[in-house]
Amino acid sequence: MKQLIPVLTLALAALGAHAQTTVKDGWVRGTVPQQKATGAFAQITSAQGGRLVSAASPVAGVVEIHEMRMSGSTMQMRALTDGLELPAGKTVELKPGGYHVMLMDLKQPLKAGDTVPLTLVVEGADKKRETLQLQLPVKALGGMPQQQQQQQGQHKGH
Ligand SMILES: [Cu+2]
Repeated sequence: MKQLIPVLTLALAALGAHAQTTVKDGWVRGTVPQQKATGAFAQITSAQGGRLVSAASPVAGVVEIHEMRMSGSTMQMRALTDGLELPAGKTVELKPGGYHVMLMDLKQPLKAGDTVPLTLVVEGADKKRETLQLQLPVKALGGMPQQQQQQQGQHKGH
């Protein structure tokens, strides 16, 4: 029985390391064939405050943190090269038309019902980096009509 103790200690340490930042309601927008980019969205809360500094996913060659906003009458998207600020205890929402994690150079189409692994790196106010490993469901939203028809057959409680 004694041999179990180090394993348990490690597991608790891992939980502790992940407690600073929580992510919920994450999802990825589904794509149509030939589409090379899409967005990932979630609600991120950093207990002590920090900055989302990078993201990565095996489904995409390039992953960036983006902001979308109106500039005059046009919607503009830009990469947040310094990362996305996460004020302490405040939920920051990544959503269509706002902040998002941009998945580019996609290696395959993403269908509703797929799961996309996404790694987020958050740098705390103390400069410590926290890595969050997420598994996000793919949702087909705002797709083409034929895509929506396909989706009805496999619609799962969203
Ligand atoms: Cu973008």
